[in-house]
Amino acid sequence: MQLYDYYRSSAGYRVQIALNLKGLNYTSREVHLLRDGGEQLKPEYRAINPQARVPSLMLDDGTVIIQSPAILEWLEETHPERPTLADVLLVPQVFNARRQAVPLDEFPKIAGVDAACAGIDAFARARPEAVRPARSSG
Ligand SMILES: N[C@@H](CCC(=O)N[C@@H](CS)C(=O)NCC(=O)O)C(=O)O
Repeated sequence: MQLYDYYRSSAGYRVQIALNLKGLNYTSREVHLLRDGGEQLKPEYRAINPQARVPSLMLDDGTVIIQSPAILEWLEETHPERPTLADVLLVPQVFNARRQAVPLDEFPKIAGVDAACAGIDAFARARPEAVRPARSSG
């Protein structure tokens, strides 16, 4: 996979976060938005992304996905086993729901995501019982 991106692009930044969370290897291809009047406007890059924007994700078969929300959606659909930003937001809410004794029986998908995340070191190390200072109360 190749990510066409510029380091100051916030749209590219969110895609990089997702690629990292998914643990995927990719090659970065810089498209300098300022150099030479903007490399995104060159015919070579327009052939990849006719909208002349970054980011663009090129898959190994040459398929190109443009628009960061579409890239995030594709990553979620093709690599659902790895956590996403949605999971980062969800897990603490599930923790709160359990603490308040809110029944989750009607939400097996949510409970499943929470259980899967519990086995991931990044989540386990952040759990309140793991980070709570020894003498802290309340
Ligand atoms: N909605 C697009 C926005 C892409 C976008 O506007 N990218 C900016 C950088 S953050 C860009 O390529 N700008 C180049 C230009 O305006 O010429 C996405 O989320 O991918």
